[in-house]
Amino acid sequence: MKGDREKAIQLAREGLSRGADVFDVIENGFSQGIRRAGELWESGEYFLPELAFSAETMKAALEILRPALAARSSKDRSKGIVVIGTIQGDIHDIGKTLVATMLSANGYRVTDLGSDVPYDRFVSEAKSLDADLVCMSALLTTTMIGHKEVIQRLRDAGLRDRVKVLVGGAPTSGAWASEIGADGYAENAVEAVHMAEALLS
Ligand code: B1M
Repeated sequence: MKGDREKAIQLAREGLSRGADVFDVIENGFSQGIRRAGELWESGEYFLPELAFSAETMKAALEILRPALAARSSKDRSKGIVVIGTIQGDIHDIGKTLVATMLSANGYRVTDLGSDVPYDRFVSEAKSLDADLVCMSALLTTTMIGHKEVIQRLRDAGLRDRVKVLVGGAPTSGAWASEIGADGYAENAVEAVHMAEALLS
């Protein structure tokens, strides 16, 4: 929360060496801190650079934790082809990267397009990779509308019947997924794996 990178790295290492569940460390440890930093920013106690420090700190901790997250699941890469990214106009990538890591760790072949991904790039990558699942993240109420736009463009490209669409990110919900014609919504990275399994089985 305070952007203390060294301390965060030390805590991440300590969690691993004590044998803690790595997802628990992320969700109930680091994620709580970054969300609290967001609240402090919202209430005017933090300025944007402080929030950015906290985000960089969380990313540094995730670099330590990611190999353990990836190692805890199946090595079979045949469950399906996934294209994932954070929607155009939105640079929040921490949650999306967690979802990508968990899907990859659970046997999906994942292409992570990063953040601020143009609508048409989701479509062109889904097409060229012959994807089974397009995953879109959004953290802003102003960018989540882009999910709907991509679904329309998948339809226009004649791909909608061949590809499932999963959405997620703090402002989204199951109701949002239904409203825009997505196939599913997941609240966190573990649920995203369950949803992918349900949609592609
Ligand atoms: Co931003 N930001 N931010 N921010 N930021 C929020 C989202 C905000 C809620 C903060 C607040 O007001 N309390 C607010 C949005 C308000 C709104 O839209 N209603 C906000 C704002 C306003 C902004 C800016 C506009 C600020 C400004 O410039 N004035 C700006 C926008 C920039 C842009 O994108 N164009 C901005 C910038 C930033 C930073 C760069 C400083 C930094 C991002 C750094 C980065 O990601 N590289 C940042 C951060 C860190 C946050 C908060 C504090 C934390 C986000 C995060 O990483 N959480 C956030 C507050 C919050 O979310 N409470 C906030 C931890 C992460 C593990 O959780 O991302 O929720 P999360 O992901 C979860 C689930 O949501 C889910 O699984 C993940 C793991 O469990 N999930 C999926 C996510 N994607 C999924 C996809 C799926 C399934 C599940 O399937 C496809």
